[in-house]
Amino acid sequence: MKEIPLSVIIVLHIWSYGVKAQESGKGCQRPQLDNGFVDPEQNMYQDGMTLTYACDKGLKTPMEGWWGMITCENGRWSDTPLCTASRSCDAPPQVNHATVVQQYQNNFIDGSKVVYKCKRSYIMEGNADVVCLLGEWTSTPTCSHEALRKCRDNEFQCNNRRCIPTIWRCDKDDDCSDNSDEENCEYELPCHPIQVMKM
Ligand SMILES: [Ca+2]
Repeated sequence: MKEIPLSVIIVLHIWSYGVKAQESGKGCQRPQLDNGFVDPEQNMYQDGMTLTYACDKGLKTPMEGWWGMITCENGRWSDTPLCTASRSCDAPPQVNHATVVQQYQNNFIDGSKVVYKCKRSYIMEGNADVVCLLGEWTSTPTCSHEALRKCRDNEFQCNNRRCIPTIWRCDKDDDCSDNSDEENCEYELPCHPIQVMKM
């Protein structure tokens, strides 16, 4: 019986080692990551190994926290590590004489909505709903005291601060409830009376 050459034994040995390695799954190469760093820093990672990564300042992983985690699953990473501009918002801006209906939070995810409410005796101008869009809150409303509220361009301000449509002024009807809309009027002779519909 001829002896098996040593080189064949070595080849067989390497082959059986390779089969064993394949059974436990393929390892993963260091993933491509721009603007961030991985931990631990290696060229190859064993199957089942979890890699932690973090992003450079001002950037964020797609996960909730500041650290991202991916796992080597038989030669493939469970996710692509990514560092992008932060899309979440800080606490919504403060508005004078207003409160935010939602509970206070430090961080709001993209698309979050908060609702502002003016304090008593204050009137809101603008939209009560404010939304976090790509890291920025949409414009906030303002709350002004009802006594200081400015009337719109097409409105008349009564002495009692009420606002009425300008066309109701000098129509011989007390719309302000203090008759200020009928003061200093030069009434024309009623040749062609104009009827104004009031809602
Ligand atoms: Ca009037």
